[in-house]
Formats: sequence, C-alpha cells, structure tokens
Amino acid sequence: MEKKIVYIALSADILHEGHINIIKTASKYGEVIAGLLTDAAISSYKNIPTLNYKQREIVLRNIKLVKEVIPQNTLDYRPNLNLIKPNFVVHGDDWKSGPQSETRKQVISYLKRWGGKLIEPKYTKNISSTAIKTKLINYHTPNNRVSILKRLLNTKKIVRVLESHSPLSGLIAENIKIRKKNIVEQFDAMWSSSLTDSSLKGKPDNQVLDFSSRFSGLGDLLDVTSKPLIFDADNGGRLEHLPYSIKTLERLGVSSIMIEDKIGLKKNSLFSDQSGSKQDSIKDFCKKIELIKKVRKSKDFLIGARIESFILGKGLKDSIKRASAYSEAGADIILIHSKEKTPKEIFSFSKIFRKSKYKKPLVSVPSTYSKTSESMLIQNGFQIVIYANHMLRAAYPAMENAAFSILKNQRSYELENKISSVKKVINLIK
Ligand code: SPV
Ligand code: MG
Repeated sequence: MEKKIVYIALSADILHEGHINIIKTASKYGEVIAGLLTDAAISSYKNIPTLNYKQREIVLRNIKLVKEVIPQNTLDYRPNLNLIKPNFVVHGDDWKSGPQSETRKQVISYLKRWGGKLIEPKYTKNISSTAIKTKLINYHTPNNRVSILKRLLNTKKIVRVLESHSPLSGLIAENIKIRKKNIVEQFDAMWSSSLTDSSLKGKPDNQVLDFSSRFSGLGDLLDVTSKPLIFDADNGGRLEHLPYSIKTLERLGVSSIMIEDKIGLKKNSLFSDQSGSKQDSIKDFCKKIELIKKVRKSKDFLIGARIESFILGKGLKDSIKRASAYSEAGADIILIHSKEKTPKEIFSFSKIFRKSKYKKPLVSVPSTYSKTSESMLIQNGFQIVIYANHMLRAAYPAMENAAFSILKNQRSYELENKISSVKKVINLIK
C-alpha cells in the first residue's frame, strides 16, 4: 500500500512539547513532510527567529519522525500544498479563530481538490515559542544579534529602523506592533543617532559628545532590547582610533557602523548652512572602509558608507563616483543622504547606482522628504529606511507642553489626561 503523505508547517526556532505532539500525531497518519517557515515567512508576522533557516533545518531533519524538510516561503500554505499534494495536513486547533483562520480556510478548500483532510489536534495550552522567548531576557547574545541585520536584509523588502536614544525609547522600537490582516508591522532595527544622543546631553551635534560616552549609553539600550542596531559614527573619527571603536561596537552586539564622508568640524547634515563643512577625499574615506573591513571580527558586522555629496551641493555624478569607490573598498551598505523636500535626487541616484555592478543595499533617511512612503522607497530600490530622530522630536514637545501647563496653571491637574498615569509608568517595566 502506498504511504500517505502528511504535511505540517512550523518555525522550529524553540521546539517544545506542543511541536512534538503535532509531529507525533502527524506520523500516525503517514510520512511527515515538514514545511519549515523561512526567515522571510516568519518575519512577516513576528520577530525574525533566533536561529537561522539552516540551523533550524538541521534540528528538524534529525527528528526521527520527520521524513523530509522543505522550505515554506510564505505564511500561505497553498504553494507547498500544490507541490506535494498531501493526504493530510496537521495543525493545532488554535487557528480556528484569530489571524490564521483565513489560512485555515484556504488549506481546507485546497485539500478538497485531491480529497485531502485537515487534522486538528487540541492545541497544547500555555506553551508557545513566543511566550518562552518573551520570558528569556537577553535571548540574543552579541554574536547572534550582530548577524540579524544582514539576515533581515536578505529577508525583508525594506528594513525599518527607528531612532532609539535611551533604553526606554528602545523598548518602544522593540515592542510596538500593528496587525494588518495576516501581516504584523513592526520596527526591525534601531538607529543610534549622533543628533539625538547629543541633544539628549544638551550638546550640539558636532562630535563634542565623544564615542566613549555614547558607547556606554549603548550598553544600557542593548541590555533591554533584542533588535539589531546601526550606529551613527559621524565620520568615524581618527583612522588610528577606528579599530578600538569597532572592537567595542562588535563586543556590544551592534550590527553596523555608519560613517559619513565629511571632515573638519562636523555640522549636522540637515543644517542649511554647510559652509565650513568639507567632504573627505575618496582615497582617504576608502582607507577608513578598508581598515574597518580588516579589523572587524565578523563579516556580518556591516560597514555603512554615507555619501554627503547632495548635502554639500556636489551633485549626482560625484555621488555615483563615490558609491562605486566605497563599494569597491568594501562598504556593505550605502546611505545616500539628502536634505531636499522631495526624494528626487536620491531616486535619481538609485536609478543609476542600481544598474552598476555593485548590488549594495541602499539606505534612505527621509527626515526632510517625509511624505515619501516606504513603498515608494522600495520601488526605487531602497532596502533600509531610517527614521532618524523622531522619538526625540516626539518627546521634546511633550515635555515642553507639560512644563508649560504646570507653569500656566500653577498645578498639574490640567495635565493629568495628557500624560501617562503614575500607575502606567510603575507597570511599564515588567
Ligand atoms: C543623525 O541622526 O544624527 C544623522 C542623520 O546623522 S542627520 O541628522 O540627517 O544628519
Ligand atoms: Mg548624525
């Protein structure tokens, strides 16, 4: 008699008795083919898994009740069902309601085409990988966290990065989520901004705040979060000091350093007056890139090169020339900066650069051209979007208004419904 085929789909990041229950049940109906959700499929509805696809595949392949493992590239089962036409699909009965109920209906109607059946064992209560992970503080070691940005770049249409200037703002980047049908939208990574770090310390964004001070703040932020972080290192500082900075950043678990091609006393790029700001020579900036490439411990620690040609009025030709040279020197990602109200100049850049032999992911910082949506950035070849200063810009007027209201009313009562309750603040950190 021909063996029946049973299909199950799972992420297998943390395997627990609920999974074993599904696998055991499935094996009673025939040979088990496991559809292992890829990083892309998983990160469309929750955080990217701790273990990458290959690592999870090894675990699953070595479970004796699993006959075969194939990738499932989407949350939608149908492409794989079509491929293997299983006699049975096994899934816990928890998906009868909630966001997966639509997928369930699709599975039932597809199975009907060849007389297949859905088997739904009782969901193992009070256990889920996500719940286990939430309980584990620091479930990313620095090594593991460093590589996540690279994995996200291989997985997501666009990596969404939010400025985080403190552990508390980092927790917002970490936890805030909205659900749109089957997809959960969230931030993928954090940006440590020189502008907001400096402002928070009451200092101008001109490198007066030194790296040692910024690095010690980073430790606190990374202590309470798990998402990858891109560090805005201005121009990287002196060549002789760079190896020490790279060592600290990698040790902390930072995923990328972003260095800009400016020299001299730094001015924030969004200042209209850039007089006195000079661009580095291509040769000297490439030396910085090459040095980082040489000293970094892990190739997953990405070298970001930020081109300031548009900021300094140098134009498209110069920016393309620099992007090619920086890529050749070893840059992993290219940030093309602009302070225009529209994305016209950065799109003119991406149109040309995308056709070059360098397939480096492009980064956009839409601070001044904030009408530009993520879908427009994707269409124009950008793979990372950095919301570079918005958390601090949101916090400042809120604090200012609170102070103003107390002063005006000579009491705090008028503020009460505009600010968090004390109870909420006390319970904020579990
Ligand atoms: C920062 O956030 O510090 C940046 C981006 O470098 S910008 O402020 O646009 O220069
Ligand atoms: Mg900066």
